[in-house]
Amino acid sequence: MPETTDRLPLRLLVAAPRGFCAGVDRAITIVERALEIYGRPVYVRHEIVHNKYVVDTLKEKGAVFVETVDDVPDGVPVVFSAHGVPKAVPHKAAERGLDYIDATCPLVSKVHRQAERQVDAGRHIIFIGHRGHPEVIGTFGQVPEGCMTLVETEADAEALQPAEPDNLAFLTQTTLSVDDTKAITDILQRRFPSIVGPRGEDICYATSNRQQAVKAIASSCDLVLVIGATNSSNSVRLVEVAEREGTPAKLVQRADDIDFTWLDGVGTLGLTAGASAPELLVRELVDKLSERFDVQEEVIESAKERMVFKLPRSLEAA
Ligand code: 0CN
Ligand code: SF4
Repeated sequence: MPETTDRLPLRLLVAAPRGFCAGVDRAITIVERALEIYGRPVYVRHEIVHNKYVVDTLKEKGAVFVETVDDVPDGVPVVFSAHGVPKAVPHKAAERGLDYIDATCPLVSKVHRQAERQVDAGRHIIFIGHRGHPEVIGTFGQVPEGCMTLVETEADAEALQPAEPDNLAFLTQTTLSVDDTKAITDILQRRFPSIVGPRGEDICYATSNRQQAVKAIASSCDLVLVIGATNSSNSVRLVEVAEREGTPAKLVQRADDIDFTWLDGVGTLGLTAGASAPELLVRELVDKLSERFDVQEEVIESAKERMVFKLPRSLEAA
């Protein structure tokens, strides 16, 4: 006899890749290793990655989160978050004699080095990113003031009036929308044909793969749920990508955020997670859905990821 159920069927398309990227994995491991080596407390400047569950779990293990190095007591080690910091931050930590460990994602550090290189070559940098995001603040802080101009939108790119239009470079934040960024770089290249830039842009592999993966499921879904935080740039972009495919999408931090009225009339639900959201929260959400629905889960994989980043040498040796 087939098993009977009074729960409504729900087809669940789970995007892959989703969730943790190599930079997030490395940043969290750095805090854990620092706690093992130094003992508690280890201070962390800014949320190590933009996820409350990750931050709360590390707090339980002895991490203390602050927004500036000024809030780190003397003699205590401090970790800088995955998003990167302005140069002034390690300088200040060194001045105070603090042990610091930099958990900046290597792909963000790569943009930092490019920024320095372009300024050394005498070019003015047009930086595509979101004002106020810690990665943008960190990248601006790699070069002297006035060497970089922020562009957030196509309209900004059209309105730019640089002093030396033939002496420009562009760089981007790593977690932007691939499509929006292409539209902006197209404008820059049309208006300033000699502008120097990375091949494509600096959007990281994880950001573009997750956008591609949600695109692959969105048009088959009645609703897409994205697990991620409201301050997580890459997660918010996933909601936008689904919406642009014409499918409503919601950002949720955890299973408890779900309002089941959202699922009225939904036959196929899409699910993905931003680069800072642990897989455990995906499983928690599927379990919650299974309380109400007869969930038929399918994973739709649009790329394979094998990226792993080395830990800083100081931690690897320890
Ligand atoms: O959510 P995150 O902590 O950061 P953003 O997407 O807001 O940049 O994910 C890790 C990404 C990095 C750096
Ligand atoms: Fe690095 Fe990209 Fe992950 Fe950010 S989202 S930590 S840039 S791999």
